[in-house]
Amino acid sequence: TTVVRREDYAPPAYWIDTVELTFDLDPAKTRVLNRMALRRNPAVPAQPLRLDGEELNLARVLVNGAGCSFKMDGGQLVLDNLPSLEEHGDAPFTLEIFTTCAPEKNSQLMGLYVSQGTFFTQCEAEGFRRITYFLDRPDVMASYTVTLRADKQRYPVLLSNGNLVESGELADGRHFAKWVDPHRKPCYLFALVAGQLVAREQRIVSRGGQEHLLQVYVRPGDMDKTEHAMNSLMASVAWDEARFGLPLDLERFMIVATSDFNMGAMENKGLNIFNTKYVLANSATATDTDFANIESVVGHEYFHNWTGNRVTCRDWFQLSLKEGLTVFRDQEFSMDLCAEASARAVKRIEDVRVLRTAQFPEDAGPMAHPVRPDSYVEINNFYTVTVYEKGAEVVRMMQTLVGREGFARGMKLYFERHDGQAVTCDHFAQALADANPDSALARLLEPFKRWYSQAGTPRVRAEGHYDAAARRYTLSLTQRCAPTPGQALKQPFVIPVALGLLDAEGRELPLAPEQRLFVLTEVSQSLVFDGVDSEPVPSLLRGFSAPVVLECDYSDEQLLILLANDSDPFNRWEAGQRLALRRALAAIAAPGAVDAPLDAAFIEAMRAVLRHERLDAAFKELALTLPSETYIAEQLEVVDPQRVHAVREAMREQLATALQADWVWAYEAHKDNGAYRPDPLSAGRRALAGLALAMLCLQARRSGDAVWPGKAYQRFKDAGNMTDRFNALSALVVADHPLAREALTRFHAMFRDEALVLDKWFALQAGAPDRGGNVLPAVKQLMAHRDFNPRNPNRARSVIFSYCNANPGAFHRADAAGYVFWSERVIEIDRFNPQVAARLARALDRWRKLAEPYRGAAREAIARVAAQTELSNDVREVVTRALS
Ligand code: HT7
Ligand code: ZN
Repeated sequence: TTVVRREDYAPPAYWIDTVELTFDLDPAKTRVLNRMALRRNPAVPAQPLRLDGEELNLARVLVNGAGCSFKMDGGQLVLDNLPSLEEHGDAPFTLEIFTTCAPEKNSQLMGLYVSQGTFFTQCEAEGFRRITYFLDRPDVMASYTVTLRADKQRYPVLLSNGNLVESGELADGRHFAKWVDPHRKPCYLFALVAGQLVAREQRIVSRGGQEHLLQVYVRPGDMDKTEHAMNSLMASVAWDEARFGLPLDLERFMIVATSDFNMGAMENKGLNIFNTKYVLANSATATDTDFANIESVVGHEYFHNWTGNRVTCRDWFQLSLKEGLTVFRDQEFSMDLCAEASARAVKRIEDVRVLRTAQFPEDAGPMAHPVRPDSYVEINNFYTVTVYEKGAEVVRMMQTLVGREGFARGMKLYFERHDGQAVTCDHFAQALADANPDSALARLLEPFKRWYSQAGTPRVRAEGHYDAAARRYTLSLTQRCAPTPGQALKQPFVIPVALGLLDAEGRELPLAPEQRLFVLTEVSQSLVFDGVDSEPVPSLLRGFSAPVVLECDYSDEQLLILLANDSDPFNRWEAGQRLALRRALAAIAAPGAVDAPLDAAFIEAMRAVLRHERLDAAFKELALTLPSETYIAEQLEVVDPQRVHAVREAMREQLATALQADWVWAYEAHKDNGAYRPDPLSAGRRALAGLALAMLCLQARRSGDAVWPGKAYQRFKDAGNMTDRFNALSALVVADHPLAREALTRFHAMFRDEALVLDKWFALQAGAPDRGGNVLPAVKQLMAHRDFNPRNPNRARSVIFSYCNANPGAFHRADAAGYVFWSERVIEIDRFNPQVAARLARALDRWRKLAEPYRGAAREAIARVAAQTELSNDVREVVTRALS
């Protein structure tokens, strides 16, 4: 295996100016003619041209129209007697390469592949080399002309990047389409699609008066599920113009949906390709979460058009340059679409929850890496929550340090300087600092950039001291960060701490604007507040102003004050989570069987939140949801997953029982919402009604009462939308009620032809709470179901990932059967789709934290995978790091 290092970056030895690609599309054997105009890069010593290629059959190579000699070296095509290698020979030259490939055999879904009879491509990060020999690196940008030829009946729609300039008939029932992309681009943004598709179309006029055609292409039966994606796309175009002055730079912008896709979506220039999961929705088939995800993924890919495509990455170590920034942009987009401030806060809480349950564990585990990694074996393994979500937090902190207007100024300067270029994270940070010379970011730029270079989650310890005589409150903040693989010592991070102080009645103390944001730059610093009449309660890290763990020895009373009064909704939610976590940790540590972990004070506080007159439903649902098992486990040195599961379940049951009357009220008060609209307010009401119903069914399980399961079943049958229907089904399944079987059978029959709904059906069962070890046998049965297909990533994820990655109580079995199952699946999937297998392989990242017998068994399972001789680089890198 070869390790690629950031410090080894060297500019390319050749530039490719133009590319003319001609495809004769055939599932079994597609012929590709690649005609390029190249020139030597004079800034680099003369050397042979080495082109990347993978799984290609090479037919012919011509230089300036004549045959030439070449060598193959480790998959690369090497040309070492080019005219430009002769003395003074740096004139441009043409290179023509004829290859063939077999799209129908491409099970990795990288390069050119066939999904349900339609051709698709996926080129990021290094898939273009599976289409033709090329300089497959993002800093080589070229102008593309693409001609597609195919059988007209089977492939009536032929799409590629840019503008359609010509189309027509060919002999033998074939036809062609010729596309010219007016923008230079790296090859990872190339795309083609060919098949039987229909499009929802929308013409729009941008602020500058330009006309554009927006299209959402889907299979013919899916047209009735495209309205929301189109609305999201129109909103994205409008938002990027309004907030950042960034217009759509194409006459035509296309989205195409495919049901076989390794990730969520791909931002190919003018031709975004999407997993169907992030396009198709109507009220009968998609939940509120699906609607929200579609909005943010459509936004995300569209925003890449500037942050990623117009300005791209110099090399793949800079991935967060486009991904962190674009996640930040899609988060802001979703927040700006919220009509109410409370809905913005809910979105922020949801985003932080993802960060803390997925990225914090990554940052503490064997795959920990900086936002800008220093090395990789397989770049596909670095499309991570660290690069994406932590990267977005880094951008958010920059916005906090320069202000919202300052950030917009910085973006403007970034595009003025770098439009059309392939650059690094340093260029971005520099533009933001230069546009805001008097800001804290400009003053602290070098230490701030440690967020890019140092892995690990900093811990900030806060200690308050009140001096009544002096009416002075002193807050001392101390930071530390544990070692991560390859980084033993960390230098201090620059940590913006947004804060406020509350008095004992929960009233906000007046603070000057500069007191409301403290920037921690040293290991230890103190803040002093004068004229404070009584000991305040500090509200720290408001809005989660930095991706750190905040340690503060709050008393329960202080947390209850914050939960009841904090003007910062994030910290209000956080106070409730801290109270719950404290109780979970105490019950886990207590000897003996798990017994009623919750006390009256906590239950009353939760009741007060649930019954609150002004808090909105979405916030209540978040506040009444206990920290996840994964999040709880992260707080422990040694994890007994069964104990964590038992404690959390006991807490849930206690909340279900103690608040029974309140849940009844919550359900009745929120269950009717009129005609379905996926707006945050009504989605929040549905979420709270769903939680209430789940709690009522859980309580019924204990009491033997049949009323609520009956009501849930009725609601399941009568529901007017998928959110309510699925919540009712889930309430029955989670409570393991006998009616769940009937409901599942009915649900399958209703949606047998809706692949995305069947994914939910599979996922719900594979993610159900374990009762005496019943989930693993159920998962094995699901894998034998006629609708199961491990080669379809969505389906594999819905069964295997839902069990291994999202159901710790069922997966971590004392008999190790869950781990054996995991190792078998990783090995099996790796044979046809290494990327999906490597993601599954991450399920045991945190094995070292496990108590025995889990730890030893998990290690053995990982070692069993590592012992395979025929493993992909993807999986090999993950298991090697896990064991090191
Ligand atoms: N930029 C896109 C990355 C992506 C991808 C990477 C590896 C393999 C398959 C892939 N599909 C999409 C996704 C995004 O961040 O927008
Ligand atoms: Zn992205």
